[in-house]
Order: sequence, then C-alpha cells, then structure tokens
Amino acid sequence: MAEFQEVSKQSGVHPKPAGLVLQYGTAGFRTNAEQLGHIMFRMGLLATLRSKTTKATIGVMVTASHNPEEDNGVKLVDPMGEMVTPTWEVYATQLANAEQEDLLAALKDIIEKESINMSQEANVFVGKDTRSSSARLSQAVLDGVSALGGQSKDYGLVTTPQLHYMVCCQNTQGKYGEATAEGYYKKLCQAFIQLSKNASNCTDDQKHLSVDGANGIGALKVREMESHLKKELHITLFNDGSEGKLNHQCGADFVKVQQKPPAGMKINPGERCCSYDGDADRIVYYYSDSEGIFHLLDGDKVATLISTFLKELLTQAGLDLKIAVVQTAYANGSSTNYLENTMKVIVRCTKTGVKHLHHAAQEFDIGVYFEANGHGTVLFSKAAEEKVQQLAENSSLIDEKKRAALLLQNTINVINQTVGDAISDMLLIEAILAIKGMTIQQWDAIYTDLPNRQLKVKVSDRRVIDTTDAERRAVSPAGLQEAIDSLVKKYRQARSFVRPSGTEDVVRVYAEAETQDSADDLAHEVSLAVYHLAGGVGSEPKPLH
Ligand code: 16G
Ligand code: MG
Repeated sequence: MAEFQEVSKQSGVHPKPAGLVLQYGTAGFRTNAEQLGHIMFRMGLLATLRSKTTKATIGVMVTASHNPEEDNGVKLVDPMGEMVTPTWEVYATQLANAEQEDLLAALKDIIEKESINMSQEANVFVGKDTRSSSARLSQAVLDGVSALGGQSKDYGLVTTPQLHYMVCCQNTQGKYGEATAEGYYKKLCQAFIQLSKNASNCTDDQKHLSVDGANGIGALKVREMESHLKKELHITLFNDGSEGKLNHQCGADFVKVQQKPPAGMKINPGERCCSYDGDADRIVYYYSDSEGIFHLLDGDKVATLISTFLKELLTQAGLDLKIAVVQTAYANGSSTNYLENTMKVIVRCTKTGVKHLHHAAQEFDIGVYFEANGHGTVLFSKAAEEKVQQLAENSSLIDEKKRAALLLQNTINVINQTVGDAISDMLLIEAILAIKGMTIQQWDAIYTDLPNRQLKVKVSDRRVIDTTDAERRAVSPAGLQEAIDSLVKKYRQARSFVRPSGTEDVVRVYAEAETQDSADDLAHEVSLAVYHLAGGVGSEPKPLH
C-alpha cells in the first residue's frame, strides 16, 4: 500500500537492533538513550494511529524522568491529558519489539484490530526534556508521525505535565486553557495570585521558597514562569542545569530515597525547600531544623495538607461533595491513619503507578491522589466544578461562603488536573501555607511518619511474585505471604509488603514499624524471605546494622 511506503523508507533510518526486547513499563519505555531511536520512531507511528482512532490530538513526551542523563524514554498521552489506555500499552510493546522486517505487519495488525480509518487526519503534540539525547529522539518521533501522514506540533522543551496540559487544552477546544506555555503560566499564576490575596500579613520571609530544579527542565520552566508570579512568591533556584548534571545527587527521587538534602543547595535552618524530579512531575518538600536534622515532607504530607484545606473549604462553602484521598501501599501508615481516623476522609489504596491512582480518583467529586514519592494532583468532577462555579457566582452569598467558593474556584484553576505537576503542586502548596499562615514545621507536625525502610532484592525472575489487594499481599510464591505475616507480628505498629518493580529488574521490599531499628530489621528479614522463597540471585541480603 502506498501509505506505508514512507514508513518502510523512514524505518530504515531508525532501525531496530535485532533481538532487542523492551516493555512499555509503568510509565512508558525507559532505557539507555542509545537503544531508543527505533522506539521513538515507532511511538510516532503509534501516536498517529491513536490520534486517528480517537479523532483527537495525542501527546508524546520524550523523557526518562528521574533516571540518569544517559537514559531516555517516551510516554504517550491520551486525549484528556491522561496516560495512554492499557490496551494501547500492549500495542506499544508489540510495535516496539517487531523485528525490522515485521514492522509493517505489526502496524497493520493494530489498524485492523482497532478498525482504524486511515484517511482520518491525525495530530500529535511532541515535547522533550533537557537530556542531550532528547533532540535527536524527539526528531525520530516527528519522523514517525510524518511517515504516516500525521500533523505534528513540536513544543520543544517542556515539562511532562506541561505537555499533558497542552493536549487537554487542545482537545477541549481551549476550555481547559490555552495550549501554549504562556497560557499555562497565565492560568496557574493568576489563580495562585488570587489565592494569595487571602493570605493576611504574609511577610517576605514567608513568601520565600528554595527550589531544587534537579538540573532539568523544571528549572528552566520555573524561571520562565517567575515574571507571572508578580512577586507573590520569591523563588531561589538551585541546580538550575547551568553546572550540575541532571538528577545527579539532586532532584525529588534522590531526596526521597536518600532522605537527605540535594547537593548544590544552601539550606538555612527552618527554611522551606522543595525538589522537582527530572521531568517535573514529582515534588517533595523538606527543611532542616535548628539542630541540622533533615525533615522530609513527601507526597503523603502533601495529600494531607491539600485534602485538609479542601475539606475545610467545603464545610465553609456548605457544599456536600464527596472527597477522597487515593494512595498506594507505600503511603506511610501514619498518614493513612490520620486521614481516616482524624480527618475522616475516604481513603483508597491502588497499585503503584500514576494511571492507577488517577483512575481511582476519578470516582469521587474531589479525588486527591499522591504517591509517597511525590507524584500527584487533585481531580474535580464536572459536577463538582459546576457546583463551585455556581456558588462563586452567587451574589447573594454571605462573606464566608463566598470566600470559600472563590478559594475553591482558584484551587481548581491552579492545579493541573491532567497529571501530577511539580510546578502546579508547588503553587497550590505555597498558597495553602500562606492562607493558613502555616510554617513548614507546623505542616510537618500534622502527623509523625512511622519509621520505614525500602530495600531491593535481586531474583532470577521477578514475575514469580504476584500480588493482590493493591499490592499489599503476595499470592505467590507459596509461603511468602505467611512468612511476611509472621515476621510482621514480631514488631509493634509494623507493616510490610513486597512487589516486583515495574521499572527495574528487582523485587521491592517495604517495611515500617515503631522504631527505625525495627523497620530496618523487618525489611531485612522480609528480604531474606523473598531471597529464599522467590529465587534470589547473588549473595544473601545482609542486615543493615
Ligand atoms: C513510575 C511511575 C511512578 C511509580 C514508579 C514505581 C508514573 C508517571 N510513574 O515511575 O508513579 O511510583 O514507576 O516504580 O506512573 P517501581 O515499579 O520501579 O517501584
Ligand atoms: Mg517524573
């Protein structure tokens, strides 16, 4: 067929190394950048098909998030700015792994299965992070789109959530916002400034925030946004990419995993600091106290702050909307306990990975979802947005109700509802702290995290571990869950679970308990159980102490 001639020709420019097999993981393909040329070209093809079948614009983001600079990756964005639907993740893997001579057959197979009308027009938005390989790889995506006759728009350097935002704006005909960087900054910053007007007596000190940009795209974009903030927030930017290496000893992942401040950042005691990850879809906060002790406020603390704020506003506005917090098994037990028993909000637990949390959050009027690692946002249902809007426009309201309705309206506008967004989350958090007149120490004191430990165990095939109950219980291999249960019983306030990683060839072990020593011991003992019952390779896991 003539329409595939260009595909054949161009695919020769981006050949697949024979035998190479890659999976569309939890959040797309991710590996060393040298291996990704063919993947990018093929994801350009796939996005074009997805666009034809949805009759909407599709996004393709070239990034490997918090991974090292040498890696790269790609994720597909569906019409409303959400992650691509699971059936198409399967197509992505099939297309990516078809040997060079089988590519057209694999492509035609998808066209047939989805009954795609090839004369339908296609539009694809492409974005990339700051990695040195990203320019070449995003060009390969663009080649894929044009090989199938699709139209593309290259947004160049953008954060992952910015690309999600653009896709949603485009497919809602501008109802969600204007599909430009300028439109994004204007919408978020205007809402932030409106929110900030409700902060009384905010001093310059309280308006100050230190940001670790992970030497990545988030740093560039926060700088671009600064003029829109009209001095309502004073940002000191560290790790802005001018010297350091992307994600190297900095960024949200480093800070969360190492539980220490990033390199390259000057921290004064008590000062509010935050870190983005390499594509700015995750954020964590932290501070150092007067004794120099480091305190991390992770995604669970963020979810608690935001949901407390929203719940108070709903009460003040007299709105009866169902609010829930969605977490994963990694959420600290103290956060779940506080949310359920003190705040009395509905809490849901899903499997790891943003798509699962996002999906669960959609079931409520207001769904606040955060992974402990800092990835999350707030979703408002159409009905909830309308109710808030009506209330905000109601001129006969008494002051307190009106104020609450307007705060809710601006919260809806400041938060990027398409996906977790470090910049947007930061603006909402900063506004809430200012409005509540709360210091980071007071925020941290809402509840105290249970000490916890995460470990990795190498096994010969991590697929032998199968889990249920949102990854909180192992159903295979036989005996593993029983072993974990009896180990957990030895410690107070203890909990532990294991799951195969979706991004690395390891089994992850999580344990929490009343003291750090107990959490460490439990994590080690559970690692040993995994090693012995699930085919551990290499030497036996060593105790931490
Ligand atoms: C991906 C996910 C993240 C999840 C992590 C788990 C997205 C955008 N990212 O980075 O949400 O926490 O994988 O990794 O969904 P793991 O399976 O290796 O533990
Ligand atoms: Mg990321």
